[in-house]
Amino acid sequence: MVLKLIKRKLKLNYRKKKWPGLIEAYRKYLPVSSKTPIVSLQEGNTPLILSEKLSEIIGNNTKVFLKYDGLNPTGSFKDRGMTMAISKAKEEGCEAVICASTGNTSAAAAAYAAKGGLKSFVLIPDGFVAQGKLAQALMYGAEVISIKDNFDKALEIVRELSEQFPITLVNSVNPYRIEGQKTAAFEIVDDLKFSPDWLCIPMGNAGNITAYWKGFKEYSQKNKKLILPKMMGFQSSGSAPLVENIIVKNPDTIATAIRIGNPVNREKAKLVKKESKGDFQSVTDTEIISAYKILASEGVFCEPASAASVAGLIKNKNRIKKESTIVCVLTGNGLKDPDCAIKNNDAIFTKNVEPDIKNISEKLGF
Ligand code: AN7
Repeated sequence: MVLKLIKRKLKLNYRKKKWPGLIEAYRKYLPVSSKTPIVSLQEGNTPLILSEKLSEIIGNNTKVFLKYDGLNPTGSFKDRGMTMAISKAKEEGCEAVICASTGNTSAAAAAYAAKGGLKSFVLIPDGFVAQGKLAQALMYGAEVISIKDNFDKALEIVRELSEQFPITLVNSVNPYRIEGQKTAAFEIVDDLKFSPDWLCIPMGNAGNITAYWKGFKEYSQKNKKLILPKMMGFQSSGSAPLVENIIVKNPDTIATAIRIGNPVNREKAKLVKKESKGDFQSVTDTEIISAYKILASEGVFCEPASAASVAGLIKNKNRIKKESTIVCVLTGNGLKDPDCAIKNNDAIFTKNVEPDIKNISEKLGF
């Protein structure tokens, strides 16, 4: 009886603790004041899921966790940066924002601009933005222009436009984006009560790896016992400017989110690698798809770019010390890119079947 009451009370408490969004939750670590109009869709507080399957693949009593940031309001980690960028843009009296995007930034910018009552403009590479992301930008009311070139060119153009006209740039050159995104590192430490030995993360413009590192470092100021993780950044081999230390003129990968040849945060990323004694490596599209399927086989559906973190982890299996704790960041939701999922799965899918019980039960092998 007493136990039942306690259980009921606990349950009620779960519901009572409403997550206020990441700016409210981590206000003291963020450059906001009582004057900042907070534009939030209650982003953040995403699950840290233990992957039994990946822990088993890596072996040696290693625990592999997935930071599933695809469960943010628009389905990617970009919401963390955008709640900050849009709130600050609004505070500064700006009325319109602009970004170049491989898809997720545009979805988040459009959604938060809509929530904050701002206009949004989006430049995307024609034909290389996944359907879900394009659908979002259009539905949230962005004005979308697709250009006959790649992301890098689009970014060059929006940077110039934002200098010439009264529009705020919300790509990750905007420092508020990094501020918002660093909260994912806070959440990981809050959940684990320590920081992981490795953080595996996909890299495009390298804003997110920069943000995570900033987050871990800031938390370590508060908690001196915190040992910082090695930052392991992964790119697709067809689009690996940070691994090869070059500009890739024609980046090419199935992971369109990270189809970026000239990352804007290159120097910051190099510093992260050095300070954290981490590493940057490339993974092939085949390895990305294989990781994508392993994740889905355990009920976690992420987009191909996100699976690069897991592909990278698997590639480094033999370097991992026993009893390590590893976090792989799953940056975006699998539903963002349904075409990729439909083309790359091992499911049995029989089409145009007559609706006949006998026929269907035979097909199912009964
Ligand atoms: C799912 O949306 O650059 O290294 O324009 O969508 O911080 O650039 C997306 C990047 C990883 C890479 N995973 O992050 C854009 C864009 C997903 C992404 C990245 C992106 P950064």
